Amino acid sequence: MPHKNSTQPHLRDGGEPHQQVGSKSSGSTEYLSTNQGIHVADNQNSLKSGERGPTLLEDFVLREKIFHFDHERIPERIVHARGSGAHGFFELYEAIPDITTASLFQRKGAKTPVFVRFSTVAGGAGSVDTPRDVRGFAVKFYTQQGNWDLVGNNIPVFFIQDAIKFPDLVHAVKMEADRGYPQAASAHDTFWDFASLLPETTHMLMWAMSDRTLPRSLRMMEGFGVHTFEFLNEKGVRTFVKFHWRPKLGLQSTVWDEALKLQAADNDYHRRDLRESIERGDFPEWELGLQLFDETLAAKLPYDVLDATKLIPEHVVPLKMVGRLVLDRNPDNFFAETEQVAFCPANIIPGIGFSNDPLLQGRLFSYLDTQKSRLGTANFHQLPINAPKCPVMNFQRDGHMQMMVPKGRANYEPNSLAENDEHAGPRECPVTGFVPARGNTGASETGEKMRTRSTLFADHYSQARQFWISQTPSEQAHIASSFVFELSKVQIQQVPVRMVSNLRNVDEDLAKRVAMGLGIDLPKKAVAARDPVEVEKSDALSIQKNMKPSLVGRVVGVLVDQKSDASVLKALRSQVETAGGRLYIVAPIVHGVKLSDGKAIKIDGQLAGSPSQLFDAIAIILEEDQARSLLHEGAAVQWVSDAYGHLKMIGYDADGQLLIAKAGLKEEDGVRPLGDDFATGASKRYWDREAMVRTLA
Ligand code: HDE
Repeated sequence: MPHKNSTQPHLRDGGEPHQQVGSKSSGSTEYLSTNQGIHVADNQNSLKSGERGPTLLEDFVLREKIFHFDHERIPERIVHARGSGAHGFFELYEAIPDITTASLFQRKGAKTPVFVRFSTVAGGAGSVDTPRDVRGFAVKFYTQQGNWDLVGNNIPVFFIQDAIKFPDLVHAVKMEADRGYPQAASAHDTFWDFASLLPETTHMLMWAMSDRTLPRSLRMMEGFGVHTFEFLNEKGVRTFVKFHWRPKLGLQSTVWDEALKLQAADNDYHRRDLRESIERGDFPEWELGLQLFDETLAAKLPYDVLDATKLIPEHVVPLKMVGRLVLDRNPDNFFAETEQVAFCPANIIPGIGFSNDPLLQGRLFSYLDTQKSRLGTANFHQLPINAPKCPVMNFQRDGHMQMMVPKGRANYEPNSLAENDEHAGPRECPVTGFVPARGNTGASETGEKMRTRSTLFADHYSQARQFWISQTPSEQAHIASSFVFELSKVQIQQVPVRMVSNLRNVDEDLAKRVAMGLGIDLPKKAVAARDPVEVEKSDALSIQKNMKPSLVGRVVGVLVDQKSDASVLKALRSQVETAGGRLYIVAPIVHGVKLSDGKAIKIDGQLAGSPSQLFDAIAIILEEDQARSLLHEGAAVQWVSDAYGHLKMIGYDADGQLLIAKAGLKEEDGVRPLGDDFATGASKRYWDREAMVRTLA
């Protein structure tokens, strides 16, 4: 007998209103339908001629289903393909109407809805979350005046100064053209060949080789608008502005070995962390800081504020904190929202303006263009995630996938249709409309046509040096070691040499350490296009100086097994939760574990699948027999030794100590019997320990 579908045919009342696919109206059952609204009687079997016969071409149910499936993928983003998004709001806590007319900055307490997408840059959409890479930090503000997109990164500077170099940069960093690898990694020939030939990349390379590119969580990284933008007030007076996002949880990164192992433990480490923290109600939060300055200050600086390879140190222009960004709602559908969201730096609103940064100017063209090829239609702005939340009215018409049904004949302007009592359509408005900064406010443009850069752009090393001298010794060692790691993967002989000769302009000690790590002679110093200037340290550039010793938003992994001491676990839980952290219980098996009190405990993860790199600190609570049997379990021993190697707090009870000994560890700072001070100890990393576990450059 052929298989019969159990769904009974449902006869529809002719007057029944049309329902959206997947919608549920109260009291009625949902029925599968085709995209034309025809109910599907059998979703298990295609239409055949006889029980064992060929499938019939007339089976429109099958053909439509397969046709739609065949086209489910759209071209991924050429860069920033892998991303994770969330909805939320921006809340203003200090109005700045004297500086900008932009609606979201007018009233203290005003809330503006946002959608944010974080991303890695180099890898494809299916790559992992934790490669060494810059992170995108793109915010779409749905303001009352239209959408404003602040499309930034987690690093305040960029690799190149002029948009014309962007395709070269991206070709060089993505997988190599002939072989199609490596995926999501800058550690290969073509990237370093390009970077070493272009000294303007040096400053960003310092950031890229630092732990900034290994964030612990998307919730623990900063964001930057990178370019200089403009604010315009009612009088048309402009103020330059740089945008900064500061994470409420403080900055935190992983160490390289940990990031590598995270790729094995969880490809979706950041995406999962973002989604689950929002689900739990631990809403990720950032403060918006502004660096505001004028033409006079810009003219005094030893670098050009239009150069995206430079930042303005915070001791020169401190941040003015004006509001907070809170992400409090997960997308309902990854594709419809996170994938289809289309950011465009050209989306600005009255009160905000572009500067002449030549990188920004190139971006103003690129993003609109890319959305058309990615989303396939000039009407991509009508997708729900991209549609402004204020009225949109104009005479643009038609195009692929037009969703609007405009009424009447008015599709041109001017028109006099109103005189005929016909709908005349919208009109321009010089009062509320977008007006760019004008010459009388310092924004006039004249000049010969030329392909050139302003002279200060040629200083490629001063700020790279400033970054280097602002780091802690441990951070410096990480930077030098990542140069060594990445350049060691390069097969073209002249490239590491050329890179080290550039680094001599940043710092002689750094260059020596990298040369020594690579086993090459220190090459001649590269000739700088412009002599570097003296720079001061800036603490804002260091992660370690800006970490918050805290367990808030952090996770403690606890290894338990049958008969583990329930009271020790209870005390630990209360201590960690009081400090704002969470426990994640790990055991060799996930069902049927009972603690010393005979009660079953819910296990969050099996030992083999929950390595300690997933946690910020670990604790071991074991009964003696179970502890002894785990001494022969590689995953348990590695759980401890990796936590040690990743500079984390390790706490243990009397029998858990057996595992500590097996891992070759003894009591020391950060490796201690469980006690009242565990939560405090777990709120930080043990940088001094690193010299014991690995050789750094
Ligand atoms: Fe992008 N960039 N970019 N970029 N970028 C894209 O737009 C481009 C640059 C950034 O989550 C693309 O929708 C050019 C700087 C983010 O959807 C594309 C230049 C900064 C995202 C594009 C730059 C960024 C993108 C690819 C040099 C930091 C992801 C798909 C002139 C301030 C946004 C897309 C998201 C995405 C072009 C340089 C950040 C191709 C031509 C500098 C966060 O249009």
